[in-house]
Amino acid sequence: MSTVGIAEIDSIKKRIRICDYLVVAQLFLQDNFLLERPLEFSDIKARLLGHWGTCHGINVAYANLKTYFNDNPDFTFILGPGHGFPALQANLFIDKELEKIDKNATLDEDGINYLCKNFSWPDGFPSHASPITPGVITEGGELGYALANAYGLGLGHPEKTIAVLIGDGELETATAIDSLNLRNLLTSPKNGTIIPILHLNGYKISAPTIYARKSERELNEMIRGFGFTPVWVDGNKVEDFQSVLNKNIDSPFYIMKNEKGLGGPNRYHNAHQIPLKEAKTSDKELKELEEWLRSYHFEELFSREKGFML
Ligand SMILES: Cc1ncc(C[n+]2csc(CCOP(=O)(O)OP(=O)(O)O)c2C)c(N)n1
Repeated sequence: MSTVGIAEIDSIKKRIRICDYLVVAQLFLQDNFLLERPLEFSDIKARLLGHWGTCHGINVAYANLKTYFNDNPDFTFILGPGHGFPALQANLFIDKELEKIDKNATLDEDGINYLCKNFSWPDGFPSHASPITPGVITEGGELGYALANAYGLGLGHPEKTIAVLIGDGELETATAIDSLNLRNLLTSPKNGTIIPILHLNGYKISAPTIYARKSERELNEMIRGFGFTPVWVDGNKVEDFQSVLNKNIDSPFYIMKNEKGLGGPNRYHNAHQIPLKEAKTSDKELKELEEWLRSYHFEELFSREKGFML
């Protein structure tokens, strides 16, 4: 909706760092959430269950879209890969959406502790997006419906703009790929505007995705064949993301190219689920986890006195 300045670019970058940190803290920590002392084994959850790989890209897309569409009350974000729940949850927390339905999720130290400890925890939050998440109507474990849901939400609502993040693995499902035909069927002044964003992070669990192995030209032609205009976005460059959002493009289909698990430990490059699975028992992995968490410099982004510094 607007051209963003240097201050907003800086704030988007900070928001991504905050949400990345909160993702890692949710996945691993049951104590010492602000890292005020060196990590100990007792700080680590006994059962590490969740997904890291997709989360950074979700945080990048969310932060960029949120800033761009900030003044548009009719904007909706739909997330395809519901296993990226810790990223969605971090963003809903920062936006105080979670607090609206859960009074414990306050935007302060207590809220951070509550958010992180209760992720993937008995009687706490689940590991995937689910109907207890604000704005979520389906269980997020089954891939494929995001784009169809977006077109459904836009039916009869021309005022709505709906961005939908689709995993490149998800786009291999029959449901998702066939939903691209909805552009031809449902593009009308009577319906909302749908903005698909392909999260091209290259992998689905332990294998490369088909779309990541296609050449840029092949992928462009496939997307054009469905009537969209392919627009490539470098997932590492906020400036690039904001600049393409500002371009006036007919039926854009963004391809956000990203490295899966970016920011995580190098030797678990492209990890889908939890890297450092032995962090509760291995000194080496505990140390690596601490380095990973400290790499976000959360102390520059949150303090007890000032709260979140965005
Ligand atoms: C219909 C369906 N088939 C298979 C799975 C198992 N599954 C869970 S995550 C995943 C990989 C998803 O890859 P992608 O959509 O690219 O997401 P990302 O790599 O960003 O995690 C698969 C195949 C599923 N959840 N749903």
